[in-house]
Amino acid sequence: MHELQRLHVLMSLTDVNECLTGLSRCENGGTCVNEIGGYKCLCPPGFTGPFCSAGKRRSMYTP
Ligand SMILES: [Ca+2]
Repeated sequence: MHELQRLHVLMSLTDVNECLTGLSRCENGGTCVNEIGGYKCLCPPGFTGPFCSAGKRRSMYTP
């Protein structure tokens, strides 16, 4: 097995699926996606940020 694959499998075994354990903090209807060593949130339209906790603002200050 390739060395990187071995590492990936090893990390998979030790990774916590935050999405299943309730550790995820995706807000505003964000969808939790488990990742090795963490997780991410897929935010619905109108929200942003690591946990979808921030509403996108179309302010004049946004580039
Ligand atoms: Ca994880």
